[in-house]
Amino acid sequence: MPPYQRIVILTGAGISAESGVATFRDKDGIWSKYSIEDVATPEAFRRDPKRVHDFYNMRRRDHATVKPNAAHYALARLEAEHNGEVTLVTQNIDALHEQAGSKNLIHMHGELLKAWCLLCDGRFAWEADLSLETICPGCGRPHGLRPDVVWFGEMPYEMDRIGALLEAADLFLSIGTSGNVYPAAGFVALARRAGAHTVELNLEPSEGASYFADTIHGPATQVVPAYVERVLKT
Ligand code: BJW
Repeated sequence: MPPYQRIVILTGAGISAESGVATFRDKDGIWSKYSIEDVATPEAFRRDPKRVHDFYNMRRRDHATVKPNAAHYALARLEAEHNGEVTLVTQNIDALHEQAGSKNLIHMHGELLKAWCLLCDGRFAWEADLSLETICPGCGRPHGLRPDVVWFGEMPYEMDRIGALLEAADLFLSIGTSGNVYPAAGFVALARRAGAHTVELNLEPSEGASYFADTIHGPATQVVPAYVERVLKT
């Protein structure tokens, strides 16, 4: 393995699965119990904000009971110890990467522990339940707050910055994501075109497994620390 200088890592729900956070598309995943059209689109929030708030309130409460696992810690260690740039782009809205110590982190699908006020455009750290009646701490009005997450049909965050990072990457890792959701599912093609070595680390081959130069399959808590060890030895 050569000494990589600019590493970009994309993570998805699979990295948090062994912490007890549900994935989306696995057999007992979130989309087997809830419909996307009911809870994860801006139209759903306009039609039935209480249902959407209830869904994210439940996930926020569950989040208080989970902790980072060995895969989250290994990526934080890679960032701290690698002699080169390491950027983590996560699709996950949980806070487990930052709790493990990752600092150079982009939450492209937003954050469960933040609220966004549609009336004043303020964003606030948020751990309590949200409802239509919740008063915005920025503008003092009710009826404006929503979870600061990216729903289907909305533009993921920091896409320009992510595009530039992929253009410059020499190693792209994709960890624990099924490769079903765009634009994240297209990152491997962008990284390849830019000349990066591309590796998938996932429990099983993802939708896009054939786009990767290398694939390593197994539970994230095993394969990620082992891979990080190899990179740090270069
Ligand atoms: C393990 C493991 C273990 C298990 N160890 N591994 C047609 C074609 C192309 C694109 C589109 C299209 N129609 C619509 C689109 C766009 C759409 C899209 O991609 N749809 C697809 C379904 C086709 N995308 C969007 O709308 C996005 N925005 C966008 O494109 O903007 C551009 C635009 C906007 C406006 C106008 C014009 C253009 C936004 C996508 C937002 C996604 N939001 C969600 C929910 C919000 C946050 C939340 O509630 O949590 O984000 S959906 C959900 O899926 C969540 C995730 O971040 C995302 C990805 O899921 P992920 O992480 O891959 O999880 P799973 O469950 O799918 O996979 C887990 C994997 O882990 C599996 O492979 C397991 O095997 C593995 N695993 N245990 C290792 N222990």
